Amino acid sequence: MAIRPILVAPDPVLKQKSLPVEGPVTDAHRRLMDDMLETMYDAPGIGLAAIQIGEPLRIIVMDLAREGDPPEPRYFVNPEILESTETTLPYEEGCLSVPEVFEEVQRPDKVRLRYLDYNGKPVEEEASGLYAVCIQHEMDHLEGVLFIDRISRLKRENAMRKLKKARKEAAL
Ligand code: GNR
Ligand code: NI
Repeated sequence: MAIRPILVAPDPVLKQKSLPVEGPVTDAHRRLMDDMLETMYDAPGIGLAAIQIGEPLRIIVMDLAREGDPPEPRYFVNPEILESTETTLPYEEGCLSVPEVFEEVQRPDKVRLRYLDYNGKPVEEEASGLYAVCIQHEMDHLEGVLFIDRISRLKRENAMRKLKKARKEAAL
């Protein structure tokens, strides 16, 4: 297992669309998922898409367990949203690729999803609450979309200014 560097906006790689895993889920995919989980725990974050470590594959890891509770790693290969509610809820989101920016985003409050798990087994389930927020945030990454693309232009421009300033200071 290895902790890998997390890409930060405006890195153009984060705008790439990720490709489906073709064929079975292999040990190489599981090694990538292991690295992603370790990278996510180290950050720390509650979810991570493969593109955030530069791998343009439709793979996501997540752990929504509270601090102090036993870990609950979740793995998603080729996730698809089958159905979303019309009703939306706001949630203050952050992103490891958009450090120090937190803004409210409106998303459907419940989604039905299908994916392959760590062992390549197909799963279908419903997500609500933080699970629904996080899976939709992560699936946006697979399309090259960041949560700041879903906020007002003024807020996004402020966020980008903050990111560029932080990057400039880090480079000094
Ligand atoms: O760690 C994360 N926290 C978070 C909080 C609210 C909504 C979404 C997230 S996902 C984020 C990790 C991340 O950037 N995943 O892509
Ligand atoms: Ni993110």
